[in-house]
Amino acid sequence: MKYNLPKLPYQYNALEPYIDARTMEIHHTKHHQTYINNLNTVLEKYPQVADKKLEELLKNIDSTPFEGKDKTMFRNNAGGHLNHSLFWTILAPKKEEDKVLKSDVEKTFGSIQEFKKLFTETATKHFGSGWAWLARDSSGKLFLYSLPNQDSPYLTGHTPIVGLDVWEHAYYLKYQNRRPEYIENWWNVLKLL
Ligand code: MN3
Repeated sequence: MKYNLPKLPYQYNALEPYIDARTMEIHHTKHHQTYINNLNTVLEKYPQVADKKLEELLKNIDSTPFEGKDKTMFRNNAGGHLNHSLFWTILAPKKEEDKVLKSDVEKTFGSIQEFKKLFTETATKHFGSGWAWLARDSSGKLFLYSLPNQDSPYLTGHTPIVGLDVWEHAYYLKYQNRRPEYIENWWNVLKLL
């Protein structure tokens, strides 16, 4: 099974001025495509997992057949593909609030404002490349944390709900080293909350 680049549900310029069109285009057609190419390359060597979902393979990474460097290649690129596939769909030029999520966030973190503050801190303070995550465990409980590189919450058995890409490629053209400004603006295009 070959993975393909999913189409964006909006134009590259749809998230302007918060995320610029050039960044979106390069991020989607170059960065995300590269994760997919590498994922397809490593999967070609392991036909025995062809019918397995990426999410399941990541959840059970230690019992997968990937050997040596292939395990890292799978972890990074399956993560890269799933993380970006989610990222594109939680963003939108217009809010489409998820009422259930909003209510769960309020119950877990006290208020949306408090959640935004904690998530922003987590994303801002994450050292180097990675993502800030809001994820659910199998019972539906919400967790907030950051993970390095393209590590997916599926690796910890969680399901990712909201992810913020804080790799420089996600913001450098417009914001250069100003990660906090990118994060602050990103809330405007997160459609769920
Ligand atoms: Mn990225």
